[in-house]
Amino acid sequence: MTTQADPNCVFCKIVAGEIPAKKVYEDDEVLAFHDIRPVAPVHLLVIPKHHIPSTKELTDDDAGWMGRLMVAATKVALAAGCADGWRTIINTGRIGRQEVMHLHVHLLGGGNEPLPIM
Ligand code: DGP
Repeated sequence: MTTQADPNCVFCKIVAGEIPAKKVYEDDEVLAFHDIRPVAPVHLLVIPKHHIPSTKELTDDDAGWMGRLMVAATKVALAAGCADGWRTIINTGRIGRQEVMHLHVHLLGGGNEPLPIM
């Protein structure tokens, strides 16, 4: 688990309050906020507060907080009104189209039709 905030990481800066974000959920370990480029009626990002670049760095030691991150994502999705379902997407690395190198879960939902595959 990487714990040091990365001074060049945009999501670490959001955690530190150095750049603004529309926050929807926060606890000791997790922050959730609106994606700046939404691709669905509800598009939220759920992130660990500590810096870890991607799922590629996960080890057995990370199972606890990573599980809690996913549980928090469910709470966030339900609180956002996505009772009929949502998509959770985690991009990893260049091939996985990951742009921001701070592990994050995309939560996509809202509307009345099933979401497109993206
Ligand atoms: P990914 O490709 O999985 O790394 O997606 C990164 C997402 O992060 C992308 O949908 C846009 C979003 N994003 C990038 N910079 C910012 C920012 O400064 N604020 C917010 N709220 N979202 C951001």
